[in-house]
Amino acid sequence: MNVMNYIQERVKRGKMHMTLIDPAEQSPKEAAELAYEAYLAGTDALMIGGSTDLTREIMDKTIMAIKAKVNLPVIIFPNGADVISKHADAIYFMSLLNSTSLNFVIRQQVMGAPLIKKLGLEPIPMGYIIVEPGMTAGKIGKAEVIKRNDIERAVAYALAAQYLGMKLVYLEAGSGAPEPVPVEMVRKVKEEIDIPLVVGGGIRTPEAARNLSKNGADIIVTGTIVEEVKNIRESLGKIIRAIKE
Ligand code: 1GP
Repeated sequence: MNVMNYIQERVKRGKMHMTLIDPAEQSPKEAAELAYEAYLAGTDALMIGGSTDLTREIMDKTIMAIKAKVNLPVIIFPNGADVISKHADAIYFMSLLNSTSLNFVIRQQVMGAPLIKKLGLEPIPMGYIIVEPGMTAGKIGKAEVIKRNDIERAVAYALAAQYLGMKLVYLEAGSGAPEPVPVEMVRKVKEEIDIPLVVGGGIRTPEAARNLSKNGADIIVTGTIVEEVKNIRESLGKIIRAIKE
């Protein structure tokens, strides 16, 4: 399966939802259960990754358990070159564009590229932009976070991503952020770019998800909600329906 084609086809026809699963948060078996519930709730793809405590072994085990249970594209959402797993369908080949550290802009990518080639993993080039508050991803990634009112800067970064040839732009408020990326920022960025826009971080309600997708987010990512709620199918289902209706 070519995952980028799948994404492009989907976003041509409507909105997408992706579920982020952090393998450091639960056992592989539990991760597979979460993935299955997210699949039943209507999610379109699974992103596997996190900011801390990840090894290739835990990535491999979690992805294998998920693939055995759920028939959805599995995309690695890497925090560095150490989490590349051959069991995934694709990997976001992402650069944290507003990091102050070359490590997250290009060095980890240089370290990982030969292995991605060797394993035959599909790389999906993505510009990753962290917006205030940025949470753990912002701190670990040494991001010069975009201020919530600095729409011009967000647009400039997103355009730079597109002009560098990236296929997706991801506006990230950080996992567990008290509020998602501002709607106005999403709207303006979407007006200026021609590639699909991914928005994640702090999206917990159907209203927030609907508002962001109506205003330009092509792909909504949620993570924390599958770890926190009791009835994933119901709670996540409401969010996904709000995006797609
Ligand atoms: C983090 O944007 C994702 O990279 C998901 O954030 O955990 O807040 O849903 P949440």
